[in-house]
Formats: sequence, C-alpha cells, structure tokens
Amino acid sequence: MSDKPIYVTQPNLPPLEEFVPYLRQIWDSKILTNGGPYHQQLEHALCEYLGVDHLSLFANGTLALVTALQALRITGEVITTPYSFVATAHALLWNDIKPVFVDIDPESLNLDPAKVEAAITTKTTAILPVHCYGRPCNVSAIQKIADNYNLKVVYDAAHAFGVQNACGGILRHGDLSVLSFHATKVFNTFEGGAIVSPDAKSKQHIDHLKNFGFVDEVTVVAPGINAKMSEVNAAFGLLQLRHVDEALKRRAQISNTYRQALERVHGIRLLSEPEHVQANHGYFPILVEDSYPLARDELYQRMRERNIYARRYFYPLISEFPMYRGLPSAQATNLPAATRAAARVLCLPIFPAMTPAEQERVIDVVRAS
Ligand code: T4K
Repeated sequence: MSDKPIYVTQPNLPPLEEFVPYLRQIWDSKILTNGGPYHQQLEHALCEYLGVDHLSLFANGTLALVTALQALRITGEVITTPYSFVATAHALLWNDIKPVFVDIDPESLNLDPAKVEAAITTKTTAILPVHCYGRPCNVSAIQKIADNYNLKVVYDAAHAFGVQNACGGILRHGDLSVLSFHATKVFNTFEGGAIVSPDAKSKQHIDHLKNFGFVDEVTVVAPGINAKMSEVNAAFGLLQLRHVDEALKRRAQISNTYRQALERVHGIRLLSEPEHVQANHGYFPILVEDSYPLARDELYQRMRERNIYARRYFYPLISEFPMYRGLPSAQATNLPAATRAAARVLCLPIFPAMTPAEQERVIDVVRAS
C-alpha cells in the first residue's frame, strides 16, 4: 500500500527549535519538577487562556479525575455515562466508588439529565458527566438535579479544552472540572491534565493531594498521591499555548469541510452543531446508520485497507468491560441510546496538520462505499 497512513489524530508539534530554549532553561536551572517555574507559569497562562480562576496541573487526566473525587470526599455511588473513555469509570473504582450508569441523550451523546433522577439512591453522592467530544452537557439541568438532591458534580472535561457555551467557559460548571492534555488532545503536554477549582482553598487542597499530601517539609495532611506535572511537560504546554489558536482554527476548517462533504451522504448522520457554543473540533464523529450500504465495522475496515485509522470512540461501552458488566445499571436494556451510538459511531481523522488531500481520501471512502 503506497498511501501514507492517516491516524485519527496526530499531536500538534511546534518546530523543535522553538522548544530548545525551554529545555536549555531547564538544564541551566536544574529544576525538573515539584512545582517549578514552568509549572507555575503554565498554571497562570492556562487560567488566563481558559478564563478560569484556579487550575492545578496534573501528570495526566486520569490521576486528575481520581484526585478530584478524593478532594470532594466522594463515596458510595456516583452516576455517570457509559459512553466515554474507560478512565472516567476507572477513576471511580480507584476510589472504591460504585459507578451507576445512566443512558445518554441520543442527540448530544452526553448523559441524559432526564434519566438521572431515577438512578439516585440513598448512597448517591455525586454525578460524573462527560462533555463528550467537547460538546457541552446540559449543565443547567444537571445542576438543578444536583441541587435538589445535594449531590456534587465533577465534570470529565477531558475533551473540552477551550470550549465556550452561552455562559462562557464550560469549565466553570459543577464543583470541579477535569482536563486531559494527553498527546491526542487539542492541547497537549505529551501526558498531562488539570483540575479547575472554583476557589483558592479547593485548589490548595488539590495541590496538597497531588504532592503526597505535603503542606511543608514536615506536615502531611492527607494520603495524597504523586500526580505532579514535570517541568518538561509544563514547558511544552507553554509552547503549545502559543500555537493553539492557529490549531483550533485549522480544526474548524477541517470540521466544516467534513460537514459540507458528508451531510447529504445517505445513511451517515452527523451530530448537529450545538447552538451558542464555541467548539474545539477535537473529534469528528459520524454515525453509520442502518440505511448506509455498509455496517459501521465494514466501513471501519474499508478505511483500514486504505491506511486510514478512524476510531470507534466509544465502543465498547465502559459498561461492557469485565469489571463493570455485572452491575445492574450496566445492562444494555438500561442503556439503549448508548448501546445504539456505540454500535454506529466512527470518529474520522482530524488534526491541524491534516492536508486537504488527506481529508479528501477520507471523504472519498465514506462517499464511495
Ligand atoms: N476522560 C476522557 C473522556 C478521556 O477521553 C480520557 C482520555 C481520559 C478521561 C483520561 O485522560 P488521560 O489520563 O489519558 O490524560 C487515547 C488517549 O490515550 C486518551 O488520552 C484519550 N482519552 C482517548 C480518547 O484516546 P487510545 O488508546 O485511543 O490512544 P492511541 O494510542 O490508540 O492513539 C490514538 C491515535 O493517536 C494513534 O492511532 C496515533 C495517534 N497518536 C497517539 C499517540 C499516543 C500519535 O500520533 N502520537 C502519540 O503519541 O486513547
């Protein structure tokens, strides 16, 4: 096969020469980690860029999720979506919390607020929704339920870097929001993540938790973990931030091109663009409906034969993995919309360096099948 492979994503890498001065600075200072200068600069820069007041950097999004649940002392049962990356529910198991899966809304593919109340029990302490593909959850409906039942809300905002809704940054909702800066994300620090807190006290507690619980040399206030971001990762984040607007612009163009090319393809459903939302176009999901000539897995396979590596995010559902499938809430009959979406979804390649010719190759396969 002569065509170059096209992966679902490709990290946005600024020119290497631009990173060298950062590395030189790290070599000169010999400060490699533990809240060094780049770490502090990146926290400030991200607060400014994202329009939030308090943010704690993490080694990755999963540890940030685990720590967010710890910080709020969440226990018992937590309501969450099965239609996500497995880390969402794993963060609950790592805290000895029982996930209770609730179905998604078939249009937004986010947790369906209308189904949440029926899943609340005396053991429910929180809701863990995901802004899937960076598309905002129905935050007001979720908050209303949380207020009525005195529940915490932790948003898994791993996909939602830079997303704005009508009320501003999407990261301002809930008690805490968690970001991922993994290599595959819109903004990356190789590995990385963050928790967005509403106030300085929460941030301080979270900062203690990510550093073994240390407050000073001799005081440990909690059984914290090591989830700190290193200086190399933080420096790369600062460099990325200089290029992120350009990258977002290019993603928007690619997304528009896909939309125009595919919206009238029989049997292919595109998710509608949410109103009043500034999106980040981190993913381009299509739903391969029964009226399309190929089943979703056949289209996925046909693409692979042409060296195009689209991904089935999110299939299988989290609720189908062995450590979850025994839960009563994991039964497919409880999750019809999620089950349907997982069987039909295909995320097409989208990344800033994608060329028009590469995008044409992807479009051609979808149209010609
Ligand atoms: N919550 C949600 C909703 C999430 O989606 C995620 C992560 C998390 C929480 C946890 O955050 P982190 O702890 O990861 O910070 C990828 C990512 O590893 C994962 O971060 C992400 N979600 C998930 C949706 O996607 P895989 O297993 O699909 O990755 P992989 O290695 O197959 O990469 C996909 C493609 O990206 C490759 O085919 C090629 C390209 N790629 C990947 C890497 C790692 C590159 O070009 N360069 C690279 O370095 O999970």
